[in-house]
Amino acid sequence: MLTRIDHIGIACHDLEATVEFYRETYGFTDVHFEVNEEQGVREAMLKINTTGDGAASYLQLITPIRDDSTVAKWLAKNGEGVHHIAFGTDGDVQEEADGIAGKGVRVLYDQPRHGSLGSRITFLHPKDCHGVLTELVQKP
Ligand code: CMX
Ligand code: CO
Repeated sequence: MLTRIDHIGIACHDLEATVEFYRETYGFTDVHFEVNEEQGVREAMLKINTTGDGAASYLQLITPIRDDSTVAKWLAKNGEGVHHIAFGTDGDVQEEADGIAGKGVRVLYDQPRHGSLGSRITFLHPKDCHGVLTELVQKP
């Protein structure tokens, strides 16, 4: 079952400056930096709520590390802004994705891939989700 909004993905040009904006403006100070080579991004996960059940929600600030990354292409076309939303599952993310695929929504990966903070992730095609690139996340 999908039980929460895990994160909102925001594409930006300058990761440090964008982290600083969120720190200065809203006081979000709990930040974790990570590089995801496979996804072609460097990212900052800003923790927004700290519920003790491990199901905190985040802003995921992402910037491309390669010209051929999907986020570089997206930034060139759209400029900075909200890139995707991610729902968290309380179960197995592949089972969740299989159930959604059965409803006619394209799942982008055959197998879950490596996501932030040790999570397993997959994506749904934005054209099958009313224009929203949608990620599914299973926390470790
Ligand atoms: N949100 C909404 N629509 C999007 C989109 C997005 N983020 N990215 C692309 N689209 C739309 C485009 O606007 C385009 O629509 P039109 O044909 O109407 O113009 C269409 O989808 C095709 O877009 P494209 O620019 O040709 O891009 P691609 O098909 O090459 O790639 C996608 C799109 C979704 C398959 C690719 O971005 C992808 O594989 N995404 C999943 C991985 C990812 O986003 N990783 C970064 C985040 C990592 C993380 O969260 O950890
Ligand atoms: Co994400």
